[in-house]
Amino acid sequence: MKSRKILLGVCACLALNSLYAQKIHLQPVPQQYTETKDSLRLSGLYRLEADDASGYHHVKSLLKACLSDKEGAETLPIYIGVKGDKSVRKFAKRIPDRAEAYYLNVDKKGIVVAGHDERGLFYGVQTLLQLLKYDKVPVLEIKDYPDLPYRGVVEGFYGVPWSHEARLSQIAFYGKNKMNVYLYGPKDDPYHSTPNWRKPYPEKEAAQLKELVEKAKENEVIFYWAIHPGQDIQWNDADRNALVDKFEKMYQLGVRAFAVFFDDISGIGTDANRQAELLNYLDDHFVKVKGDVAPLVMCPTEYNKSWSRVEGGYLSTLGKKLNRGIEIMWTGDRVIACIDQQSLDFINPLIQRKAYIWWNFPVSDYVRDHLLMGSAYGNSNEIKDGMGGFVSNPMEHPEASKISLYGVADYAWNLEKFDSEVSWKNAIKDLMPSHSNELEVFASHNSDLGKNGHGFRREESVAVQPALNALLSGYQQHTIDEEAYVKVLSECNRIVRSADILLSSAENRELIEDIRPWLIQFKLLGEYGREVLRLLRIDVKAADGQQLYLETYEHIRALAMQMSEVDATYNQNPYQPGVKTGSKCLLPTFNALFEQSVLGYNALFAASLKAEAGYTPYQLKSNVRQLEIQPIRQKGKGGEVSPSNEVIIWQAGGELVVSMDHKRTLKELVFDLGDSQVVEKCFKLSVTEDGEVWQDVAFRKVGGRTVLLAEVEGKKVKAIRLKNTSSSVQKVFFKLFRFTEE
Ligand code: 14T
Repeated sequence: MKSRKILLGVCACLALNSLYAQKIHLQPVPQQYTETKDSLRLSGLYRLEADDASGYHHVKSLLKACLSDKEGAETLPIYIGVKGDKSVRKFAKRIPDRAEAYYLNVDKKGIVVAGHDERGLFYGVQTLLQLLKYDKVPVLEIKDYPDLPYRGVVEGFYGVPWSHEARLSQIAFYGKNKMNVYLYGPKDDPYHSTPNWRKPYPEKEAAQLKELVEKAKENEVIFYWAIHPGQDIQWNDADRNALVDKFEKMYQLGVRAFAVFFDDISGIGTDANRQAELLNYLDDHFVKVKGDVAPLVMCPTEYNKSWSRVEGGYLSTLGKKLNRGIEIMWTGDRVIACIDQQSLDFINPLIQRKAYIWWNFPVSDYVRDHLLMGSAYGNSNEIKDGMGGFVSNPMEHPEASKISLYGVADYAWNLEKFDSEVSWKNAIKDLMPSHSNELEVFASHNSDLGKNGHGFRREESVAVQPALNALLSGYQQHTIDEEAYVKVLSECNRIVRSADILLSSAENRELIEDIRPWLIQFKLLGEYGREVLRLLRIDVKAADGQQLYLETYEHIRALAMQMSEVDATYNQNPYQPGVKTGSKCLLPTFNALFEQSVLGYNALFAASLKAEAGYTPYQLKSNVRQLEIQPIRQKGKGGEVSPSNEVIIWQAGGELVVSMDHKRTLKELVFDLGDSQVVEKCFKLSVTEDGEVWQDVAFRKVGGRTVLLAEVEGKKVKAIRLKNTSSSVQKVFFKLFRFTEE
């Protein structure tokens, strides 16, 4: 009888326990984690037990906030130390014998964090801080260490370099997530690259770099300062000394780790023998002389397989000649690639060392109108022994990059246990704890890059993809898949709601600022999808059906116009200007549904509603064969006809007409056909206000010898026309045709 009671008691206890015990999540996933059934309620009151003489104040200060200042209060001791310290002597044998390892134990008697070295201790304390967020933790033991010796980020993209504040925040983030490398190498920092790499930083920038170095030290991050001298380096003593002098200047700012990048250059700078000699010289006469500088890292000119000419011997020369300790970077089989065993089997023998991977994700400098906020998937889980390091090249949007960087940290610490999907969700929770659902919706539809020269794509909108496909293929056969319809509609609602909530969220403003234009576009996309779905349902044969259809149609066109305005207003970089969202699945499906519906309506009522989705304020018409196909783009307040690279055969009487959706007031018009004399003699530029009466416009040369500026300021126009009014064919270029509105 008695024993049964006890048993019941135990059962009830277990049930309660499992009801309340939260599953512990630690980032990155530890190598060895064991918990017992016993658990411990955390009082929130701790005292620190460390050797008096011990250093690592930065580690202790991490714990300051949770230490009790109440005299005589019941406190739980936290023993911290590194191997050899008295405070953790009893546990020395349990610390894994690997660099950056730590041992962590939590039981009723207290907490132990013992590092193999200072960085290991720092990581152990980071794990402890994650544990202390729970009210109750199991009695547990962790033995942990990184798979890869170097893990982190290379700020190596083209475009606006990160701000100083953003970098400070990044470095703290790397420390928290146990990444130990930040390679500073923004392509558009003039003092990093040609021609100013020889010059010292101005005072303000120097002071900021110094501050970054200190921040990195506090966070156990190695701050590498990279130089990119290859485009104009002369292989002589003067430039070699210039490089050493620059390193010396950086050393004085506190930098203790250096890299030399030879990527994306041409000419004499690409010589492997010279590069190797220079690196070895730096190694022998700078790194080794200083004694407190980390091993050099170099990025080769042939940094991926598709660019490597094995017979040319570039890589094997580096492999043979470069001093042993120097790391060589590698992006994989292509510029943008993921890494597997085969990629490493190619490169490692050539360079006679383990490749230091430069992962070109989530960098978006070649698709700047997209955000890459998907998960960090694609690299093999079974290659931990084949890499010397793993660093990610991020987007110019620092906060938005943290989603993938969190995944990179997780991957590089523990490759085999890395689950990209789980890690992605955790990253989102970490960045925006109270609006993680909304951020997840946004990120799930902002991950692909769109068509690009590198042929690198990512999955997008995975969860709704089947419903989108079912809805579209059903509709093409004149049925509506009800289940799919409901799913897509509720996703549209979720999109609008998420965009609104994120736009006005007080949490992580830096992130919201990074992605604001895309959020605005995302909301419009959700509204657009919603209205397209409504259009499909309208019974046009019912009384008022046609009117309802036309109203909805007009609303959809209006939303499309707003999307095109957002695309032409925000993020107007000169490379891939604009703002694309949901571009892989959502937008194409909505567009196709819209088109299908409108074509059906037109057929039924002999109407001629415009069926192409997407709104364009300007249209180009031409009877000059080569110009007829030139795209015209909205650009800020105005438009531009894409330049052509070929000679244009412009027949007599041939014309180019740009017409506007409605009368617009011009401010400026510039054009360039390569030869201003020919234009003055043979061409007429005119504008029309009503589409019928044309009025000639004068133009004159400006700046460059062939650019022409037309006198259009203040003119209200419906169309602009450029016409060959001579009596013979003209061979000209088409270098520029751009107008702005008031
Ligand atoms: F060094 C490299 F490993 C590397 O990737 N270099 C650049 C990098 O700075 C840039 O962010 C990245 C993504 O665009 O690709 C490299 O830059 C390129 C790649 C090209 F294929 C620049 C021009 C190219 F044609």
